[in-house]
Amino acid sequence: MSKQPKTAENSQMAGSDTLDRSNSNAKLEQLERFREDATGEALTTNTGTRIADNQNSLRGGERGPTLMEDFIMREKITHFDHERIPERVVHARGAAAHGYFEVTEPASDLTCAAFLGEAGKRTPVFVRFSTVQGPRGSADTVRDVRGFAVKFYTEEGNFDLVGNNMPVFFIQDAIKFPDFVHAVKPEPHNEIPTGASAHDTFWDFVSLTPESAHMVLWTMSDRAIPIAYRSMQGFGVHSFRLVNGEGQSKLVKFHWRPKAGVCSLVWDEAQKLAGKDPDFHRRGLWEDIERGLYPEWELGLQVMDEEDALSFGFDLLDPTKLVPEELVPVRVVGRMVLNRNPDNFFAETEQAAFHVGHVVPGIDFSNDPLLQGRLFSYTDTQLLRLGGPNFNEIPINRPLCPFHNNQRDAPHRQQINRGRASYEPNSIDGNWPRETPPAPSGGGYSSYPEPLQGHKVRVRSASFADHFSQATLFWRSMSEAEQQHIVDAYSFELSKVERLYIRERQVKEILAHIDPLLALRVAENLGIDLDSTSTSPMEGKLQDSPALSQMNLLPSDIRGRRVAILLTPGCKADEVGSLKKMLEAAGAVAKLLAPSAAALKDSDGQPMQPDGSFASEPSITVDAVFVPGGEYVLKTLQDDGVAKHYLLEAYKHLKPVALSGDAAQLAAMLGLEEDDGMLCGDSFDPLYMRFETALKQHRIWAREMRAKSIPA
Ligand code: HDE
Repeated sequence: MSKQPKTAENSQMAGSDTLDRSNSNAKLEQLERFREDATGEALTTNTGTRIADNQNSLRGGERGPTLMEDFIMREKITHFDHERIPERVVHARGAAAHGYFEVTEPASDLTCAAFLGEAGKRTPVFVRFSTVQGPRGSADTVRDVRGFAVKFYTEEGNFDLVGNNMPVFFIQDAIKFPDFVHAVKPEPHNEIPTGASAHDTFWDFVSLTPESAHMVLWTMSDRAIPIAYRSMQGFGVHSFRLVNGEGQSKLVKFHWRPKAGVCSLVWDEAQKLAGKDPDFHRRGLWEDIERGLYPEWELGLQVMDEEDALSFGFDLLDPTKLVPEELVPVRVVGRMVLNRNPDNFFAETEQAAFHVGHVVPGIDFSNDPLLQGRLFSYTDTQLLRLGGPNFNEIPINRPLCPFHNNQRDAPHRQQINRGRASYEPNSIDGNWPRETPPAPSGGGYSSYPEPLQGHKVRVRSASFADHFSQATLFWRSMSEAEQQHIVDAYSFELSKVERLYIRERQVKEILAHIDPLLALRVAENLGIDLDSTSTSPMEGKLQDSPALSQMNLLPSDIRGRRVAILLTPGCKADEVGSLKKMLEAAGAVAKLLAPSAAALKDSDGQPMQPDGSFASEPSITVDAVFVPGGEYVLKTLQDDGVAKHYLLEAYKHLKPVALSGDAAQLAAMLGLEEDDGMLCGDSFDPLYMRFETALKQHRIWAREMRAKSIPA
């Protein structure tokens, strides 16, 4: 009987090394062999010669010149000189983690992709989050879109879902991407600003490009300043295609829904964090995983018939449009948990090469012209960044399933191919490796036989022409507080634009078509006279999509929330103890902070060691503040400017603040009016209950107007 290539099915039966739940550990171990552990090992050169002296170079005489002969020093410095690779042209700043994806509701009716086919099936993933504009060393908390790229190491090959934390994009056609990126990047003459879109070239481009109106509105919303990666939604953006075992196809949009809810920073906080803790998001992801507070998302699908591509009032191929969840609900198919930090940033996070074209049988593309262009770009960019076409052999990029073909050589080849014939057909090596018949019977990839016809033309489809009605929908779906933040963001950004005609164009040609009130409010802040507005026609269209407002996406618990507990000498030991215990039991993080990093004595006269000081862990790094009662609490804090600023700033940023016992007097002293989150009380238990309720709401929006007068 002639041999057949292994398929997922027959190789599992044969007990081969195809990845499934029972043998995924073995495959992971295979990947692990690339991980080095030098504990107990000798220091050597790259060729294995043990080194006796790593402190001094080889010299001609004690005070003489260094000798060329010093192969140890030369190798070390040469390697060092070549340590850098080009950073990503966009999405350069990022952080990543390992985890797994688990099917909760099989999607085998929609796709023959094996990793979505069986309840409980787990697939290893590597996920990288990023900002878009800034370089590798830029701050995490800038106003920007966030990348959300997931590599699934499936048994049928790698599938990369390379998405963002917003469901739409700035442009409709890939040919505009270099223009858009050149406009948003720092300006060419002085390379300013880093990590920000608040400058002339960005607003020049977008004010001349109405198709960007919807996405720019998203980037002016709170979505562009997420509080943590774990609190971001993720979107595949484009319509993709799923194909099932019968060859039937549907269009889908991919959604990641965070278990931690969707929460954001406030703008003042985001700006301050960029200076005080530029690694805020990276640190948060790392620390949560180290603490066992694993970030988690649900994977959902919006499924549409191809015949309906134009029936929603927009084109499903247009990446500047989302499909409102009120029209097509999201069907949840699985969950993703991130539970392991990388061992080495460069080897894993920096060398990870994502590509929208990394697909597996059962997943296919739509004709979205932005997606089509991306299919070219991602391999192309890795050729430069990772130095040649063997980048998929780098450990973080290698599939966990076997891979064989006749591609050979090129820089940094890892594989030692044994065969004598690197072509096909061949009779010398039995014609291996061989093609596999298409899925589902064989598992070979075959593209969906979509019928195509038409003339070769450079045109924008007329079905892509409406640039404003979904922007209007987004604006109308925002709460009052969210609308105010959008007005503030446009006003802030445009006030940084030096050329007044660009400001004016954005307000008159773009905002005025989204919503008259939005345009008027921004115009007023910029001193622009606005005589006419013409909102996009919304008759017959969805007027409001509650699923778009973050206010409707809050978590139901306080898992992962960070609470500062301000300690003072003589603070009530039992109160601090109960508070810490209760917060930690609910999955929150309790940070004990004191006027300095030194231990202080509590009410029992015992030393209490803080985790940090008020200055080293400022209020912008936590979600809420609790001041326990104590003999000297008032005296200590009222004389401590840093502590007073701590409370004022937390209050200004609309955070829950609880003042227990004597500490309550600070409220009146600092002008902090009691509300749903500004809490004072003598009795710990009820105070804690109110505090936890406020923490679930995350911010006290009703305080926003009042907080404007606080000078922090
Ligand atoms: Fe990307 N994009 N992109 N992009 N993109 C890159 O690939 C590109 C687009 C996204 O964590 C680059 O390896 C083009 C949309 C993420 O490593 C590059 C177009 C969406 C990441 C590239 C787009 C994305 C990238 C730069 C328009 C959301 C980071 C380095 C046609 C759906 C992945 C790299 C990571 C990275 C090209 C538009 C998401 C140059 C040409 C739309 C999350 O290949």
